[in-house]
Amino acid sequence: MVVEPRPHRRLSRWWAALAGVVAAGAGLALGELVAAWVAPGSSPVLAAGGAVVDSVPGWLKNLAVDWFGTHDKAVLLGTMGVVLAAGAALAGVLELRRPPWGAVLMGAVGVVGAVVAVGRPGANAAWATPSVVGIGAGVVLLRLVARRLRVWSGAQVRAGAPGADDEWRRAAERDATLDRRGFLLVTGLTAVGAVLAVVASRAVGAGARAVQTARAALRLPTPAKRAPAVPAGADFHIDGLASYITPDDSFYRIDTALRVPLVDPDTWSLRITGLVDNPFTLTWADLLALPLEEHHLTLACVSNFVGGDLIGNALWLGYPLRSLLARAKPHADADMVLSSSADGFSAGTPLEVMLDPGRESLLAIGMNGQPLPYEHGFPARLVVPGLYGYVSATKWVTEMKVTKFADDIAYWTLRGWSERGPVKLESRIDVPSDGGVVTPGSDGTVVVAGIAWEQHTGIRGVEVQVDDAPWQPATLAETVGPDTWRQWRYAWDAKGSGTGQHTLRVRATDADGHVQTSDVEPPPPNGATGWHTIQVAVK
Ligand SMILES: Nc1nc2c(c(=O)[nH]1)N[C@H]1C(S)=C(S)[C@@H](COP(=O)(O)O)O[C@H]1N2
Ligand SMILES: [Mo]
Repeated sequence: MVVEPRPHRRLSRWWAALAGVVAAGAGLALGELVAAWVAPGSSPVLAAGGAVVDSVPGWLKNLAVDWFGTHDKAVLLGTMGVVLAAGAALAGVLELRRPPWGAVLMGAVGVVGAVVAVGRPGANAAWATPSVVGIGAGVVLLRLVARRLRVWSGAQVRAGAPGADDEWRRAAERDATLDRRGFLLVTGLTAVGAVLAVVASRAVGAGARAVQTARAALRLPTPAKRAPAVPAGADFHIDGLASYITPDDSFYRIDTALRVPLVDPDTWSLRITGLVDNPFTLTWADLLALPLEEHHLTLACVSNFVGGDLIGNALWLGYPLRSLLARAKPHADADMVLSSSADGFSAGTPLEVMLDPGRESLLAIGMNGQPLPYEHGFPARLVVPGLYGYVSATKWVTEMKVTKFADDIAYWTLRGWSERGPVKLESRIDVPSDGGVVTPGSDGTVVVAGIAWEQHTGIRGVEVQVDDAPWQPATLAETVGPDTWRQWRYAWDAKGSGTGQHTLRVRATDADGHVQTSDVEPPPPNGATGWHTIQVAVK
């Protein structure tokens, strides 16, 4: 019987942990490569991350948005990376000390990954392949490097064994050097393989390239009905104040997709189904051939805090949803449209809102004169004036099912948010910034400015309050109509208020005469309320 000497414990433990991380990394990288063929969503990391996103409770989602804003996805992926690395390091040490338990642990994670991937929206059995192939390779590599490591540390122990004569020790030291090289070589090659696999998986994304080519080649059709021109007076052009039109690249992005879905317009279609006399499927060519209309509309997220920036205003180009639905002929007892996306998100919108002849709800393909950016739903999404995004603005939309609120439940409603999500009357101070220091101008004033909104109702007035002085009317900018936010400005007599700390508050009045409530509500379950209040020091 050959007795393997006890490995040199401390040193080899770290090497084993490293070997575990490298082997797992290579496995995951290979998984990415295979996923590039199978389907982007089948990547073990994305599938697992997506499952986490879909299973977090509403309060946690909100906390994540609160803490990390639109970086919540990066934080999630980073956390997953740390957890995976720790698990892989553990598997490495286990495999060194108690083979084959490290390999078993890694294999078990792979099985979980495969099961999760197959359960993702739009998945089929093939979605298990990246996890199986990737983690399978990870397990083989782990066994390989762990064996090398055992040999190396065995030789090391022999070299340091008491009572050995010099020649024996020198031989053992030579062995140790060779075995260390063997271990480092295998581990290094594995790491290089992992990097190559990642690079290749990016290059192989030929499907992604096809989509990019399609978007680059797309010329938006000339609108059959143009939006009214934006009046010059709609934007005060004040530094720090949100511009009337939000450029695409600074438009907030909120969705559950860890990787932006890349949908090829040539294979895209929108199915109108459910409680309709005439279900039909609209192809990309069909959509481009329809008379499209332009409309300015402000989109807001229900998760926005008072004073937050999850809101933007854009010019949308699309086909009216009411016309699309009219063609499908909805049944009289239907009251909801459940729209769903290529990546498994869904929103439930009141049917009467989408059918409302006075409301420009669109199946949009253009944003500010360009095809929709990928992050904002290319090739097609919904936008509905007056509703928060979570109940209306489905990006990468592929189906509209006419149904009843009693029979169907949408993504966020299932997670505790309200079934209906009309936007609430709100306003925000953009300048000066909260906690800032201001110097009054030569006339003694400081410009205070911001935005106010209640889409589809519109804003009639905005007032500002300094400390406990009476509310003062602000000057409103012009607007194209009630479906967008409105800028406001107020010349604050900061000199008159005096040096030191001051509190500024804002409240809006909508076109119906309702004054914005001071009741403070958090975003869940249907949108925050309260007056945006800031502190400013006058110098
Ligand atoms: N497919 C998909 N569409 C979606 C979402 C999503 O998670 N997935 N989020 C919705 C929410 S909550 C909001 S606020 C808007 C945000 O749209 P934007 O990212 O273009 O600003 O998209 C809506 N449409
Ligand atoms: Mo949202």
